[in-house]
Amino acid sequence: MRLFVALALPSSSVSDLERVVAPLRPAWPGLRWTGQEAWHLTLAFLGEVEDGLESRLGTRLERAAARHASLLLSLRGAGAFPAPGRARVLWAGIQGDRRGLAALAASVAAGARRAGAPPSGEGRRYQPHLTLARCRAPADVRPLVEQLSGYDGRPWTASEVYLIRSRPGGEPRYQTLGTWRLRASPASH
Ligand code: 2AM
Repeated sequence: MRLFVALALPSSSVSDLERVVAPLRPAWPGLRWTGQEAWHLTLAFLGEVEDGLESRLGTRLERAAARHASLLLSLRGAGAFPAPGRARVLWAGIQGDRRGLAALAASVAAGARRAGAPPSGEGRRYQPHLTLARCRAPADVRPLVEQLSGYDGRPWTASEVYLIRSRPGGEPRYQTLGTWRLRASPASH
Protein backbone atom coordinates (compact mmCIF):
# COMPACT_ATOMS: atom_id res chain seq x y z
CA MET A 1 0.00 0.00 0.00
CA ARG A 2 1.06 3.56 -0.66
CA LEU A 3 1.87 5.46 2.52
CA PHE A 4 3.11 8.84 3.61
CA VAL A 5 3.65 10.66 6.90
CA ALA A 6 2.27 14.15 7.30
CA LEU A 7 1.06 16.94 9.53
CA ALA A 8 -2.54 18.10 9.33
CA LEU A 9 -3.77 21.69 9.27
CA PRO A 10 -6.58 23.01 11.43
CA SER A 11 -9.81 23.68 9.58
CA SER A 12 -9.42 27.44 10.16
CA SER A 13 -6.11 27.44 8.26
CA VAL A 14 -7.64 25.35 5.50
CA SER A 15 -10.66 27.59 5.09
CA ASP A 16 -8.56 30.78 5.16
CA LEU A 17 -6.38 29.44 2.37
CA GLU A 18 -9.34 28.08 0.41
CA ARG A 19 -10.90 31.55 0.42
CA VAL A 20 -7.83 32.86 -1.39
CA VAL A 21 -7.22 29.89 -3.69
CA ALA A 22 -10.85 29.32 -4.78
CA PRO A 23 -11.02 32.43 -6.98
CA LEU A 24 -7.74 31.52 -8.68
CA ARG A 25 -8.70 28.03 -9.85
CA PRO A 26 -11.12 28.99 -12.67
CA ALA A 27 -8.53 31.17 -14.39
CA TRP A 28 -6.07 28.25 -14.52
CA PRO A 29 -8.11 25.25 -15.66
CA GLY A 30 -5.04 23.58 -17.15
CA LEU A 31 -3.63 22.92 -13.69
CA ARG A 32 -4.70 19.94 -11.62
CA TRP A 33 -5.73 21.78 -8.47
CA THR A 34 -5.78 19.98 -5.15
CA GLY A 35 -8.95 20.31 -3.11
CA GLN A 36 -8.94 21.65 0.42
CA GLU A 37 -9.92 18.20 1.78
CA ALA A 38 -6.56 16.89 0.56
CA TRP A 39 -4.34 19.58 2.04
CA HIS A 40 -1.57 18.42 4.39
CA LEU A 41 2.14 18.92 4.93
CA THR A 42 4.12 15.86 3.92
CA LEU A 43 6.96 14.91 6.26
CA ALA A 44 8.02 11.80 4.35
CA PHE A 45 6.64 9.95 1.35
CA LEU A 46 7.17 6.22 1.83
CA GLY A 47 5.72 5.03 -1.46
CA GLU A 48 4.66 1.39 -1.77
CA VAL A 49 5.04 -0.36 1.59
CA GLU A 50 4.57 -4.07 2.16
CA ASP A 51 1.34 -4.98 3.97
CA GLY A 52 2.05 -5.87 7.59
CA LEU A 53 4.72 -3.25 8.19
CA GLU A 54 2.21 -0.82 9.73
CA SER A 55 2.76 -1.89 13.32
CA ARG A 56 6.57 -1.64 13.12
CA LEU A 57 6.14 1.67 11.40
CA GLY A 58 3.77 2.80 14.14
CA THR A 59 6.31 1.97 16.84
CA ARG A 60 9.01 3.96 15.05
CA LEU A 61 6.74 6.91 14.35
CA GLU A 62 5.62 7.02 17.97
CA ARG A 63 9.26 7.20 19.06
CA ALA A 64 10.14 9.83 16.46
CA ALA A 65 7.17 12.00 17.46
CA ALA A 66 8.00 11.74 21.16
CA ARG A 67 11.44 13.21 20.55
CA HIS A 68 10.10 16.47 19.06
CA ALA A 69 8.14 19.36 20.46
CA SER A 70 4.97 20.54 18.77
CA LEU A 71 5.60 23.13 16.09
CA LEU A 72 4.27 26.62 15.59
CA LEU A 73 3.69 26.94 11.84
CA SER A 74 1.91 29.15 9.36
CA LEU A 75 1.26 29.21 5.63
CA ARG A 76 2.93 32.05 3.82
CA GLY A 77 3.39 32.98 0.17
CA ALA A 78 3.80 30.49 -2.64
CA GLY A 79 6.39 28.98 -4.92
CA ALA A 80 6.83 26.21 -7.44
CA PHE A 81 8.95 23.15 -8.11
CA PRO A 82 11.29 23.14 -9.90
CA ALA A 83 10.76 26.87 -10.59
CA PRO A 84 7.79 29.21 -11.11
CA GLY A 85 8.61 29.72 -14.79
CA ARG A 86 8.47 25.97 -15.53
CA ALA A 87 6.39 24.59 -12.71
CA ARG A 88 5.40 21.00 -12.10
CA VAL A 89 4.02 21.75 -8.65
CA LEU A 90 2.56 24.98 -7.29
CA TRP A 91 2.74 25.18 -3.53
CA ALA A 92 1.98 27.35 -0.53
CA GLY A 93 5.00 28.03 1.68
CA ILE A 94 5.42 27.11 5.33
CA GLN A 95 6.85 29.52 7.88
CA GLY A 96 7.45 29.36 11.60
CA ASP A 97 9.51 26.61 13.17
CA ARG A 98 11.00 25.34 9.91
CA ARG A 99 14.08 24.07 11.68
CA GLY A 100 11.96 21.95 14.02
CA LEU A 101 9.93 20.77 11.05
CA ALA A 102 13.05 19.65 9.17
CA ALA A 103 14.34 17.88 12.29
CA LEU A 104 11.01 16.08 12.70
CA ALA A 105 10.99 15.10 9.02
CA ALA A 106 14.52 13.68 9.41
CA SER A 107 13.49 11.64 12.47
CA VAL A 108 10.40 10.34 10.70
CA ALA A 109 12.50 9.35 7.68
CA ALA A 110 15.03 7.58 9.91
CA GLY A 111 12.27 5.76 11.81
CA ALA A 112 10.58 4.67 8.58
CA ARG A 113 13.89 3.39 7.25
CA ARG A 114 14.42 1.33 10.41
CA ALA A 115 10.93 -0.07 10.10
CA GLY A 116 11.78 -1.30 6.62
CA ALA A 117 9.92 1.42 4.71
CA PRO A 118 12.58 3.86 3.52
CA PRO A 119 11.18 7.12 2.15
CA SER A 120 11.56 7.69 -1.54
CA GLY A 121 13.61 10.74 -2.42
CA GLU A 122 15.90 10.33 0.59
CA GLY A 123 18.98 12.43 0.29
CA ARG A 124 17.00 15.24 -1.31
CA ARG A 125 16.72 18.34 0.80
CA TYR A 126 13.42 18.47 2.69
CA GLN A 127 11.40 21.36 1.34
CA PRO A 128 8.26 21.89 3.40
CA HIS A 129 5.31 22.88 1.25
CA LEU A 130 1.59 22.42 0.75
CA THR A 131 0.76 21.35 -2.81
CA LEU A 132 -1.89 23.57 -4.37
CA ALA A 133 -1.73 22.30 -7.94
CA ARG A 134 0.16 19.96 -10.21
CA CYS A 135 0.94 20.68 -13.83
CA ARG A 136 0.66 18.07 -16.58
CA ALA A 137 3.43 19.83 -18.50
CA PRO A 138 5.78 22.48 -17.13
CA ALA A 139 3.77 25.69 -16.77
CA ASP A 140 4.66 29.30 -16.19
CA VAL A 141 2.87 30.01 -12.91
CA ARG A 142 4.72 33.22 -12.05
CA PRO A 143 1.47 35.23 -12.01
CA LEU A 144 -0.03 32.81 -9.48
CA VAL A 145 3.06 32.88 -7.28
CA GLU A 146 2.86 36.67 -7.42
CA GLN A 147 -0.86 36.71 -6.56
CA LEU A 148 -0.23 34.50 -3.55
CA SER A 149 2.96 36.24 -2.44
CA GLY A 150 1.20 38.34 0.18
CA TYR A 151 -0.61 35.41 1.74
CA ASP A 152 0.16 35.23 5.44
CA GLY A 153 -1.96 32.68 7.26
CA ARG A 154 -2.60 32.60 10.97
CA PRO A 155 -0.20 30.44 12.97
CA TRP A 156 -1.22 27.07 14.37
CA THR A 157 0.45 24.49 16.56
CA ALA A 158 1.04 21.15 14.87
CA SER A 159 0.95 18.57 17.63
CA GLU A 160 0.41 15.22 15.89
CA VAL A 161 2.09 13.16 13.22
CA TYR A 162 -0.22 11.24 10.84
CA LEU A 163 0.45 8.02 8.95
CA ILE A 164 -1.73 8.20 5.88
CA ARG A 165 -2.63 5.70 3.21
CA SER A 166 -3.01 7.20 -0.23
CA ARG A 167 -5.42 5.48 -2.57
CA PRO A 168 -5.31 7.23 -5.93
CA GLY A 169 -8.78 6.91 -7.36
CA GLY A 170 -10.09 5.61 -4.03
CA GLU A 171 -12.74 7.18 -1.84
CA PRO A 172 -11.65 8.66 0.46
CA ARG A 173 -8.37 9.24 -1.25
CA TYR A 174 -6.49 9.61 2.02
CA GLN A 175 -7.09 7.31 4.96
CA THR A 176 -5.46 7.97 8.34
CA LEU A 177 -3.93 4.77 9.73
CA GLY A 178 -2.49 6.26 12.92
CA THR A 179 -1.64 9.47 14.75
CA TRP A 180 1.12 10.11 17.31
CA ARG A 181 1.54 13.13 19.52
CA LEU A 182 4.53 15.40 19.53
CA ARG A 183 5.71 16.62 22.92
CA ALA A 184 3.92 19.70 24.20
CA SER A 185 6.07 22.69 23.26
CA PRO A 186 7.67 24.57 26.19
CA ALA A 187 5.70 27.70 25.28
CA SER A 188 2.37 25.94 25.71
CA HIS A 189 2.99 24.95 29.34
P1 2AM B 1 3.40 16.64 -3.19
O1 2AM B 1 2.23 17.22 -2.48
O2 2AM B 1 4.57 17.53 -3.23
O3 2AM B 1 3.04 16.04 -4.53
C1 2AM B 1 0.81 12.08 -0.95
O4 2AM B 1 0.92 11.72 -2.28
C2 2AM B 1 1.89 13.06 -0.56
O5 2AM B 1 3.17 12.48 -0.77
C3 2AM B 1 1.83 14.33 -1.38
O6 2AM B 1 1.87 15.41 -0.50
C4 2AM B 1 3.07 14.27 -2.25
O7 2AM B 1 3.81 15.43 -2.28
C5 2AM B 1 3.95 13.29 -1.60
N1 2AM B 1 4.57 12.52 -2.67
C6 2AM B 1 3.95 11.83 -3.63
N2 2AM B 1 4.84 11.23 -4.44
C7 2AM B 1 6.06 11.56 -3.98
C8 2AM B 1 7.39 11.25 -4.37
N3 2AM B 1 7.65 10.44 -5.40
N4 2AM B 1 8.38 11.79 -3.67
C9 2AM B 1 8.14 12.60 -2.63
N5 2AM B 1 6.91 12.91 -2.20
C10 2AM B 1 5.88 12.41 -2.87
